[in-house]
Amino acid sequence: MFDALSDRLQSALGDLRGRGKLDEEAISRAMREIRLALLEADVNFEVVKDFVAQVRERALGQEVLKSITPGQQVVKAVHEELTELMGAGSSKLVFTGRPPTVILLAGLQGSGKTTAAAKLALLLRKEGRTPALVAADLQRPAAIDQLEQLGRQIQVPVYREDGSDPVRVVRNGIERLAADGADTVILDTAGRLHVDEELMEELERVRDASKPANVLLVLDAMTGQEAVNVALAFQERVAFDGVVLTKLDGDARGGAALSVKAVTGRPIKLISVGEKVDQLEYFHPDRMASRILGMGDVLTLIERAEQAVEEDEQKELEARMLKGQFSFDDFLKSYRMIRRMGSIGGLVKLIPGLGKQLEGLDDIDEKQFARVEAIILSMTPEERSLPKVIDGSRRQRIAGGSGTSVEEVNRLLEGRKEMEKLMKGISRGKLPELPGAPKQPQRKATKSNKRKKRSKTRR
Ligand SMILES: Nc1nc2c(ncn2[C@@H]2O[C@H](COP(=O)(O)OP(=O)(O)OP(=O)(O)O)[C@@H](O)[C@H]2O)c(=O)[nH]1
Ligand SMILES: [Mg+2]
Repeated sequence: MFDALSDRLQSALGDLRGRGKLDEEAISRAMREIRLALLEADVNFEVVKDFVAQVRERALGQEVLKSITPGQQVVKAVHEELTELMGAGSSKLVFTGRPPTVILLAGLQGSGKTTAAAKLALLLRKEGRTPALVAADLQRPAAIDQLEQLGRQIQVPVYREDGSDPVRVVRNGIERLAADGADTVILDTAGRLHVDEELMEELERVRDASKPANVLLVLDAMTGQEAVNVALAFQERVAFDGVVLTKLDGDARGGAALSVKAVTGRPIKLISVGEKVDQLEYFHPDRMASRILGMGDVLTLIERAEQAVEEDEQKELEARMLKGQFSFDDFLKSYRMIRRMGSIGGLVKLIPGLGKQLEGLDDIDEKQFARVEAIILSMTPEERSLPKVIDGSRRQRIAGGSGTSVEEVNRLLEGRKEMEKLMKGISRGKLPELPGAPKQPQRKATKSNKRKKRSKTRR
């Protein structure tokens, strides 16, 4: 998904990422690269212009945070701007108080309406709803059979009726399916090769007859900017509430996903990422931005760090660690800090590549934390500030005093060392190496290599 764009953006930002300081020129160069990357991905020209201006403003205007480098801060700005571009708003569907909720799918021929209808039915059923389908595409005789077959496959009822008036079919279908217990009725409509008067008229009539709570426009992501033009043409006649973007598994360049919200004002609500019936997902702009930037969930980590760590507390710790001091008092403090951010296991999992290394930390729970605390509190002030004086006999004494074992004390001593390394890295803005993150030029991976690596970090 968006491989080329992803590569381009990542290399544009890779140069900045490691830098401790950012000058005007480095930022300008990165902005130029970002601009080119987006244009090549077929993103609307006006959208690109605004985007770059916004990122620059955001990057320069940001408060300097201690926990990340200026370079990472630009990455963060790009991420935030990408998220906003794709629609910071909600992607939720509207469900009416009085069933059935009607969802109308419209779109050009081959955009993926019929398959999306079935996929959506399956998705909604998994959420506990009782969906049903109406075959309202009477243009192609095979269309009805296609929907019926999909309905059988996912065990969702399909209403069909012979004839040539889709309005009739839709009216009868909704009434009948609702009477049979459906709370959500999805309408599959006819497509045309191009946006034309006939199609729009039919859609208007179907819409007026069915009063859908959601009109979703199905767009083929592979068609890039053309998809956005189609969206604009539809919008003039049949106002839609959101977009279903299909075929994102192909080599879509990303233009549609990145422009459609900005150009039409309507959000992408669902994305289809394959031909199988379970390959429809709700769209999350922030996650998509992360995927495009190849960042895993490190952003979540940075955000949590921002929320949880009070500046001066962190500064004080940082100053001590930079001096190579990391006492057990500091250990206790940072331990408590990390706990405020969430469970250690959960936190570790957010750092790509680190989870495996620190697997043991995964199940630290309240009880274990109390034991760790007891061990540290059993140390003398000297031992806490100068851990290396803790020899064998002291270990035994500490174990006895805290009601733990020498092994546990040993483990904690080791843990402190590990923690020191980890905290030092984080405090200097050196987040652990990210798989799939922008690569340093000297470590250029081969194309296939890259792909392998990236696909591992994607979800
Ligand atoms: N790879 C891939 N193929 C898809 C996706 N969505 C749909 N397709 C394929 O695209 C083709 C057209 O899909 P349909 O659902 O029949 O499209 P439609 O909009 O109903 O087409 P008409 O009924 O002719 O207007 C089918 O072969 C689908 O399997 C997707 O997300 N990924
Ligand atoms: Mg169809």
